[in-house]
Amino acid sequence: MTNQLNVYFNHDGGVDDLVSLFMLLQMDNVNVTGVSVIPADGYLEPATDASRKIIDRFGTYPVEVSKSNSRGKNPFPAAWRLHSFYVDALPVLNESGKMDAPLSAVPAHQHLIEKVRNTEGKTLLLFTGPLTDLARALDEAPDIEEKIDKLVWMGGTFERGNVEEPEHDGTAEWNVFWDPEAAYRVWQSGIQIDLVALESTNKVPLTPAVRNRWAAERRFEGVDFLGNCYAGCPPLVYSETNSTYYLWDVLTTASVGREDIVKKKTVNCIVIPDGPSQGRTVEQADGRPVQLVYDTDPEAFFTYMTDLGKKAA
Ligand code: AGV
Ligand code: CA
Repeated sequence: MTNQLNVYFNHDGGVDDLVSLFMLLQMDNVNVTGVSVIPADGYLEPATDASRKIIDRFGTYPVEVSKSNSRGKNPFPAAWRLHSFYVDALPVLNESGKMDAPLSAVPAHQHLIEKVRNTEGKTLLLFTGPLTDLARALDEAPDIEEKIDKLVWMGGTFERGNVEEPEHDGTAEWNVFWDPEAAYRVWQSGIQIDLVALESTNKVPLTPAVRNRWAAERRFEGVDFLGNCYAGCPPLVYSETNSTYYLWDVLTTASVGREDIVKKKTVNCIVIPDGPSQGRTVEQADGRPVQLVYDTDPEAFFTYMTDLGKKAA
């Protein structure tokens, strides 16, 4: 097919990570060259199995999945990570009783290297968890840099962070905080970075209204799948709490398929690798440039998302 973007997807098994995989597989303008799973905001086994089952049930071409053997510095709360078991157990993913999507014999960072090298032309990297596997891939195979179109990453913020942990000052976003050194490493590379930060994802909370929209169209199997996935997550009703769910990764993924639903601007910034602000992204004149995704049109986004859900058969 012509005009297709080659996309390699590394995610960390949260509900919105797995929904992102589902969406990516519905995009006509995207060719998924590989998927890898890092056990950050999810557990490795259920997140990997759920990925393979989503490819089997909702994909239209074969995609190989790889498990990461990376480990982070600051673990995610178990209550959040348990969501990966819930998605993996959804009946729609288990109807066939088998898993066909191939599992790679190599760990995620090597899988990424292999897929980028073996794909004709450039590959866009989509990361919706920490950057550990990319940092390791760049250390092991610096040659891949020139074959990377850009990195689109859900991570960072220049406003209030979402980490509420002892010994931290709350200025970081979780995907940076899990492995601040990995982000620091990727910042030293020459790869173009689109940073889908909390500035834009704060505009797409999970709300009862969004849920009702999916419920009303649950006759479409893909839309029913979206509603079921998010049934395990607390919505925003009165005011934000530490467990309020946003469509962080899904907005990030949508921005790959439809660039027009987000607004970007160049920001020069650094990543703080250690100490009480570890994982914080800070604007600094001599920092490296990133394309900060700072705004979105929520209505256009939710419509795009639901339309992709309707396409899935
Ligand atoms: O910081 C957002 C990242 C996204 O990649 N993750 C969830 C998304 O997959 C961590 C996270 C922050 N707050 C959370 C998170 C919450 N309340 N529940 C689950 N995960
Ligand atoms: Ca994630």
